[in-house]
Amino acid sequence: MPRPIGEHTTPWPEPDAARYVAEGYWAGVPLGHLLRAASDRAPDAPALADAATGLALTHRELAERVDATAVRLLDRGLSAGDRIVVQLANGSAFVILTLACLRAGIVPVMALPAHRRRELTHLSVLSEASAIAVPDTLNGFDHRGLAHELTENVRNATGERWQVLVDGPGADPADMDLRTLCAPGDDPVADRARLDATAPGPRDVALFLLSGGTTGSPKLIARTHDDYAYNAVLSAGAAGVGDDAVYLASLPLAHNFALACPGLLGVLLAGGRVVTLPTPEPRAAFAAIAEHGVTHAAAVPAVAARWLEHAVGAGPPAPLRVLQVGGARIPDELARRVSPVLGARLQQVFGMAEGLLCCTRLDDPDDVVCTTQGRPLSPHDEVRLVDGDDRDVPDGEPGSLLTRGPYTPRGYYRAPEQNARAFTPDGWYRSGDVCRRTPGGNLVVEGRDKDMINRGGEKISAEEVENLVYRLPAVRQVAAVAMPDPALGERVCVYVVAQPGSTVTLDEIRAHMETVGVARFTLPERLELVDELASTTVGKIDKKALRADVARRMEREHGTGA
Ligand code: OOB
Repeated sequence: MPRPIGEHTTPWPEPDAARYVAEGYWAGVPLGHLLRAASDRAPDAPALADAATGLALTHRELAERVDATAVRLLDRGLSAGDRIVVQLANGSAFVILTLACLRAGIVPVMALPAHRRRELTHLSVLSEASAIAVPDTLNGFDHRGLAHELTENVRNATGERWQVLVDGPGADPADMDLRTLCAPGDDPVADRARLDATAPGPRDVALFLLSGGTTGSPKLIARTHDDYAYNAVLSAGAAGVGDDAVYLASLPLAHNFALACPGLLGVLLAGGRVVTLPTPEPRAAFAAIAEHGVTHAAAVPAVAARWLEHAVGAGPPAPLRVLQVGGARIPDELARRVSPVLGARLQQVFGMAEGLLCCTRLDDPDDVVCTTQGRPLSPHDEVRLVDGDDRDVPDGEPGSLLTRGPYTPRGYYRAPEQNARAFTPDGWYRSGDVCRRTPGGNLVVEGRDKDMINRGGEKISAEEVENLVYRLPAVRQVAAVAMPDPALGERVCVYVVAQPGSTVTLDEIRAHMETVGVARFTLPERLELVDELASTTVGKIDKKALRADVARRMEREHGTGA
């Protein structure tokens, strides 16, 4: 039985949906069709270059491979509405498989290459996935082995069949080999006709993005074809992406930023070309920019800082016209160096997988570009900045950002309790970001009131870290907080009160978390053993005081605390 695609999601209320259609925000066409139409407009133009393997495809070749892959997935027993956890490095297999899913109505769940047993089990079980796509090995880690280890847990939890799709030479006969799956087909005309006839509906779920970590485990964000296409097309317009754009995808493609802001989808929809690279490491990135004539790239501030450093010796990456920076607040001083040192226009992007995208515009004055995170993309985005009682704060005052709009879904997937906290009854998403609005209408992100640590753009849930540390018998109380870091912005520090007569070390905590199997970026990098944790007047742990405390301690140690 095909699974109802919109089950456990919160649709936009019909009057809003009708307005989004009437005003042309929602095209009413599934992403797979839009991508095929874009490729028909310039079939012989280059569409994809995989910098790691050298594979290069035109728009027609890419579209035909995507169709062939979609047909093979259907022929091997997957159906529209089924989910595939996609955990692949940036490269052609990621691109072809993800687009094939969109074309066939199969829903990719965008896992990160860094995820390990705990996250992957959670995502697979929550999404009731039928399959997982993994590299054979990546950076020395045996992803294929882990995918097989998951099999029993996932089958027990969901009763689903479970297939492992492997990119690389290690696929055993029971696995699907992604290289075969993504190879050219024999009959592109027949493939196309079949897929055109069975396309998903525009309001169906297109894909699941992962939430940026405020609750214990990541939540799934169901993005529809209509809303995500709008997200991508609008971002392409604001970034000046047209059919002459060459976009470097070197941040993980599973992130909303690199996938659709404008990222892979926005660039292909505009008829441009995407160059994939598995790492944003400056030497490799600069080489790819020069070789492929890259005009647009996206970076988190930590990556932008390394590119700036590299350019001082290596010179600017000449073809680059626009560098988007987002995922975390870029310090104003760093922002001011982007244009003179890299020779590219800076675009600040303040976005979230939950929807709302704010950005500076390419023709904004330098001061706006370098000191603000921009303004909403859509005329229909609604933004409120509120105080602790949800009352609007006056312009210029910091307030907690609430938002609604045509590409901001109204709830997480299958998460009624979290939805009650993260969304107001009338559908506003509580982003947890504390912002101020400038007189020109731009937003400045001043901080946050959510319990998350932003490590160079990777979001870590403090609650998840604490849950894992609490499993150690020697730990009586723990609080995970952000500590300042000059390279990454923030890293994880844990404050621990040990049981009487016991003690615990950072190594033990990290080893324990690695045994459980979590992404390495979530491991704490500093431990403060204390006798008690500061608490607020209502008896909650005072994380603000702890953040200030660790910053002070670091300043004393290295003079680098701020
Ligand atoms: C992007 O998406 P997520 O879902 O990984 O994280 C969203 C959160 C925001 O709520 C905010 O706390 C933070 O990341 N953030 C920024 C920021 N961009 C994101 N904080 C300050 N300044 C910025 N420029 O991170 C994301 C999604 C789409 C495009 C760009 C980033």
